[in-house]
Amino acid sequence: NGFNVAVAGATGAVGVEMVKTLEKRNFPVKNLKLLASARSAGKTMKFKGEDVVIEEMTHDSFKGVDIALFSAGGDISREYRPFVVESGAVMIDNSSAFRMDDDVPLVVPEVNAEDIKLHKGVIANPNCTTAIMLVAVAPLHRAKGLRRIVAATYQAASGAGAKGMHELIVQAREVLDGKAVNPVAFAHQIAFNLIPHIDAFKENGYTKEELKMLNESRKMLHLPELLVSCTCVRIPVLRAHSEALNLEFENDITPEEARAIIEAAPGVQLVDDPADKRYPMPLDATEKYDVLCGRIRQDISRNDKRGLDIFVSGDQVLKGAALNAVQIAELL
Ligand code: A2P
Ligand code: 11C
Repeated sequence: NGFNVAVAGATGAVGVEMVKTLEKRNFPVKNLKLLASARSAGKTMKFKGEDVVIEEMTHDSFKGVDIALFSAGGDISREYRPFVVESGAVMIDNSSAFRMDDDVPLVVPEVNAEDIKLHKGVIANPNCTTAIMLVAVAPLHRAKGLRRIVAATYQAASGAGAKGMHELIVQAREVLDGKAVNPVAFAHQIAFNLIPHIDAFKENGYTKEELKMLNESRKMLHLPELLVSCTCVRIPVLRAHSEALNLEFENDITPEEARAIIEAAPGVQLVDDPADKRYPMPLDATEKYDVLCGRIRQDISRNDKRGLDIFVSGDQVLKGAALNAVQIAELL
């Protein structure tokens, strides 16, 4: 009994965690197919103590597959979509290729699980920064009616995949050894620096990453009028994204109310005791399923109680990608 599951991009930063998460959460896997490029074919990865041989992904790889978890980049997702759907498998896609398509639900189970029912063969995972934000913001929205978000993000090297993490480690050593650095995964040196540039710039001066925060949040919260302005920044942290969020609501909300809402919400943990130096940090969020939320305070720039400032950290590879994809598979 169980499902035939394929992981496309199994050797990548997210793919490896998808396989681990399927195992850790005891997903009912009948047969697991690990797919990657020809470079990886023939190598093995462990699943439940067994060696599974990695296969080169081809258009025929999905015959008999029930659920295909994709994290091999948007171009590959676009190329393979028709073959996956034709084979009868449901594609859960981590790329940005189909997120804004009307026939593709964009789902974080804690935010909009019910949207999954509308799928026509493809369900999309949101951008990791959006997913981490909305796990904390959606319960506040349900209670008080969200109107506007102003955000600054602190995004880990893992957002650029295994190569991003590798570049940070190698560069940190090179800088300490006084050697020249050679940025490839990022536009500039990332070690001992930060870069306010994630994904490509658009004509209005925002990056695509920043516009994903706007467009994906509107879609998932079913709030076409939601206002979001955002600056996305890459920082020299290996894993787990953090975000400073200024939130405006329709109704008054006090920090005490917000803390009670966050404490009761699924997928998010309240870490908010500044007197005891407790607040969300990427090292503490790393390898955790839950997003951490703290620094909750009333926005003092306003003369009402409709503004709140909060800080969140979440494991970008887990809640922002692999875990969320497996949770969608569980819902299916
Ligand atoms: P491979 O390791 O064989 O190159 P990351 O996001 O960490 O960079 O990982 C990207 C993932 O996508 C890897 O598993 C990579 O496999 C896979 N991939 C890249 N190109 C292809 C391709 N043409 N066909 C199948 N998988 C691919
Ligand atoms: C980053 N958030 O940190 C990006 C990675 O739309 O899936 C994921 C991009 C996306 O670089």
